[in-house]
Amino acid sequence: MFNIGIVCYPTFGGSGVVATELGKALAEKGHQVHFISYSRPARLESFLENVFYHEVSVSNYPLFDYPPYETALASKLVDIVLFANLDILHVHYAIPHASAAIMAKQILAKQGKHISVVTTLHGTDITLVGKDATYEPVVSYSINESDAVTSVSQSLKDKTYEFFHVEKEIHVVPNFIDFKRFSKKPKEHFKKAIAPLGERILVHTSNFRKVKRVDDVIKVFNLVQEKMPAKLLLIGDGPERMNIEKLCRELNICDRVTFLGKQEMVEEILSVCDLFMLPSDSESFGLAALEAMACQVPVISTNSGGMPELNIHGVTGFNSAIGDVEDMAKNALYILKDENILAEFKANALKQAHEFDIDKILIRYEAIYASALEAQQV
Ligand code: GMT
Repeated sequence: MFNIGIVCYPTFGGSGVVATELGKALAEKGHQVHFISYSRPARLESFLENVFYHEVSVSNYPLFDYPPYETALASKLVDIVLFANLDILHVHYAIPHASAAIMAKQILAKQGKHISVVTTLHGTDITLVGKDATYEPVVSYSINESDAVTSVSQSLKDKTYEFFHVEKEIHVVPNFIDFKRFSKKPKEHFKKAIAPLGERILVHTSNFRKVKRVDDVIKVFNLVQEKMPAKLLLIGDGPERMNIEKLCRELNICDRVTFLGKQEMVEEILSVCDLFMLPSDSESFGLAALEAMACQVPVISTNSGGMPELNIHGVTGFNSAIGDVEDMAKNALYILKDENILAEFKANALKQAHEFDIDKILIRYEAIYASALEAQQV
């Protein structure tokens, strides 16, 4: 059994969710898991066996225009590694988690304590933030100094080698899904309330950042609802929300679009939906799409990043060029118009989701921890 420190962002989506679900599953198997973040991760319940939570607090001394989070985190890591006798630090998202972990590793080495650092690259740490030249030397160094590095898709691995000076081997370990939670739930009453006339229900989940192109979700939906009765559910919240509401007003479709905000029980909402839309500019994996597929919802997405590795074109949904809303609407209508075609796509989406079952992925992380520890001992 391992004694693992998991460093992550505490947010509702993406890397924070993967890190939290991974930690919970590892704890269920008997590993000791210590979460380290600046706030309790959104998906971390208050009490779980083998799970501990340590909060990083940063000084707000007036001299600091920019609070030194990375320094606070590295110091906290040193403290927790020693106190809880951790053997692995698994950091999710390179910036600034990987560099803080490498700093902690070097400090601990001076004190005779060896810790293995496993870094998981999630997407925007490489594609958006990482390729900003400002961060390149530190990100490249931290990746190269990690004992093991994983990325959530082949596409992200390729981009990392393209944008950074990385010699380290990167293992592709895709994101995963826990079918105990994400599966189609019997929520027919809910479906009737949203779509009383049997309208098709389309859905999108994200943090409403520009990269998600939520305006394309609205444009595709607008084209679909011109051809067939349909409703749109929007889950999540973020900086683009106001612009999206404005666009709905301009298109006069507000009565068919519901903004649900941030939601805990996403799986219950997905269970009543017919089509998931993720028209992102860049998407290293697309965990939100996998969650939808596990609830038997086919996907309309772009062919950017790792999306085609998850969403099989013409089988579990369709991938279009970024911004090609006409093509996305055409594909959406193809899936939604015929009951038999829809049923086939739903079944295919579920089958593909099973490839990412947490039980298959967890053992891959455990193997990576084992070899990272072995490498330390040589
Ligand atoms: O999508 C986001 O903006 C959040 C971001 C994150 O790091 O939290 O998500 C990234 O990591 C997820 C988990 O590995 C992936 O499923 C998302 O595709 C990825 N987002 C992007 O690449 C834009």
